[in-house]
Parts: sequence; structure tokens; C-alpha cells
Amino acid sequence: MNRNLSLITPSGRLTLGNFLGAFRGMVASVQAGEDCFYGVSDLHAMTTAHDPRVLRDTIAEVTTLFLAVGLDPARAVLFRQSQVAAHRELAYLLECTAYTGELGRMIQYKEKGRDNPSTRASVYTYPVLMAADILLYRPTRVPVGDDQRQHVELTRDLAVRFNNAYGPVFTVPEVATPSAGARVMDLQDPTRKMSKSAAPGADTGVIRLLDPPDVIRRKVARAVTDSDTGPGAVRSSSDKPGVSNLLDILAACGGTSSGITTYGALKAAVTDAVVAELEPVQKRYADLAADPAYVTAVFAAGAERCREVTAPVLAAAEAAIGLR
Ligand code: AQP
Repeated sequence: MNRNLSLITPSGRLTLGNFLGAFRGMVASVQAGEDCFYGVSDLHAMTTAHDPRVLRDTIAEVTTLFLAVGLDPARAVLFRQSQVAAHRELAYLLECTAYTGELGRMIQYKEKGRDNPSTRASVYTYPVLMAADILLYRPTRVPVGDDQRQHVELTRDLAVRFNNAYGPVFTVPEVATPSAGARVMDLQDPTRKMSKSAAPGADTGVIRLLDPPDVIRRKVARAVTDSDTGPGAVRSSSDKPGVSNLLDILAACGGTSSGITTYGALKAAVTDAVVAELEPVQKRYADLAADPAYVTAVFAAGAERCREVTAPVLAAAEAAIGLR
């Protein structure tokens, strides 16, 4: 059985995109009885300027949301990356395997600041940490979207190079293309995906999982559509990205567009469907937030399990490279 491994970075307050595009599939895999390791990749949230207080609060919110969306800690291992030291330890061994040239070719590094001398070094090295995140758990398949494909190819290259140089330690994972999942676009700029790192205050196009119903209503009401007022205006089409996005969100949240002919009615239906979809999550969140010690205990137990699973892999890598 393949092992499912998914990480979510607490780089902002989670969005409807994270819910429909990530959590839904994670919950389904757990319910299907698959072997699941799901983590909060807090170390990856420090590659750009960050405020420690905000990071602490965001980690608390994201860990609580893992439970609030319905991930059952009795059936999936839930953990924080920073609490499993093997991630950092293996990352260093892999840095001693990686070449500067290949890291310099990473598209996200080029885009996020190769030419800025104040770019944090971790923007350059984080793909190696990501390789460690993956290789420690020996998954046979890693499903990734296009934006992460290059990083998983790097992971494969590092695993093969390490194995060839020092002995067969790592399973080399296949890169799998996930079945087309919901891709939720920004309500203000529907050519861009809805992103959690949108700055608070400049996030009218971003529905957060914990936005109250009136905030959701306001954001959806302001969503960009187009000036088409004809009888067939409410339809999906590549030249109607805003309307298509609203229709996709409506369908993903279990609503129907049948009989809807105006953008006003569409937005009302989207609001109702999203509010109804998020209501149980927000209710469970409120209950869990009242018991932070429970959430902490779940993630402590998850980290313990991860330490058991990853220790032999790290030990084998250390032995092979000459440290034991
Ligand atoms: N808009 C989206 N539609 C569908 N799925 C989405 N995901 C993110 N945004 C959408 C999925 O959520 C998971 C989060 O992965 P991540 O934390 O590594 O960050 P990301 O993919 O870069 O997501 P964000 O929200 O856009 O974060 P920032 O703003 O920090 O870059 C993944 O499974 C992703 O596919």
C-alpha cells in the first residue's frame, strides 16, 4: 500500500482552496483506510520575513483546523515538521548531496529572489528540506501539481545520487499527477489561484476557512464577474474566468446552478453553499479551540510516531554516509 504524505505550510490563514484542493482528498484517503501521514510544514513558513507571534498563532490555527476538517487522529498520523528533528537532520545530509547548480535552477528560487542579496538562504535550500520531508517516509508515489513537480524531480535525483554513492538507503518515489482536483481561483483576480499568503487586508478575493458568514457574503458579493447581462451569462467558459470560478465553487460545495440566470442570484447561491459547507468545520474549530491541550497532545503523539518511522531511515543514511 502506498503511503500518503501531505504537508500544508502555515504561511497564512487557510483558505477555501486549501479545503477543497487538499483537506477533502486527505479526509477521503483516511476514510478509505489508507496509510496517511499529514503534516504542518512549519519550517517552510520561515523562508520569507515573518513575525514569530503571527507564525505561532497561524500554527495553532492550522493544527486545530487539521482536526476541525475531520481528519481522525486515530486513523492518520498528524504532526508538525519542526517536532520531528529528523527532517532537519536528513536535510543537511541531502545538502551535502545536492549541487548548487541544480538548486539555482529551481523555478521558485528564480522567481522568489535569486537576484536579491537579502533573500533568505532558506529560499535556496528549502527544496532540499522538502526532499528530506519526502524521503524519510519512503512513499512510492508522490502526487504533486505542476508547481511542485520540479521539486519532486530534485528529490528523485538526490535519492538516486545518494543511493549510487553510498548504498541503497532511499526509496525513489514516482511523480504522480493527481486527478484534476478543485482549483479555486482568487475572487478578485480569477486568473490567479486563491492563496493563503495573500496579505491580510488585501485579501478580498480570498475566502478563509474561518471567515464568518457575513465576511464570506461580502467577499463573494464583490467577486469579479463580467459585464455580460444576456440570458446565457451564467455559464462556464474560458473567457469568463470569474463566473466559471463561482460555478466551480458552487458545484464543489454541493450547490446547483440550475435555474440561476443572474450574477446576483449566482453569488447568493455560492454564499449559501460555502457558508453551509464551512459551518460544521467552524463549529468543530470553536470546540477544539476551547481545548488547545487536546490539539497539542494529538500532534505530540503524531510526532512520536513520525520519530519511530523516520529513525531507521535517518540512521541508515547516517551510516551510509560515514557518520556511524
Ligand atoms: N486555490 C487552491 N485551489 C486548490 N487547492 C489549493 N491548494 C492551495 N491553494 C489551492 C492546495 O492546498 C495545499 C497547501 O499546500 P502548501 O501549504 O504547500 O501551499 P500552496 O500550495 O502554495 O498553497 P497556498 O494556499 O497558495 O499557499 P501560499 O500562499 O503560501 O503559496 C496543497 O495541496 C495545494 O495544492
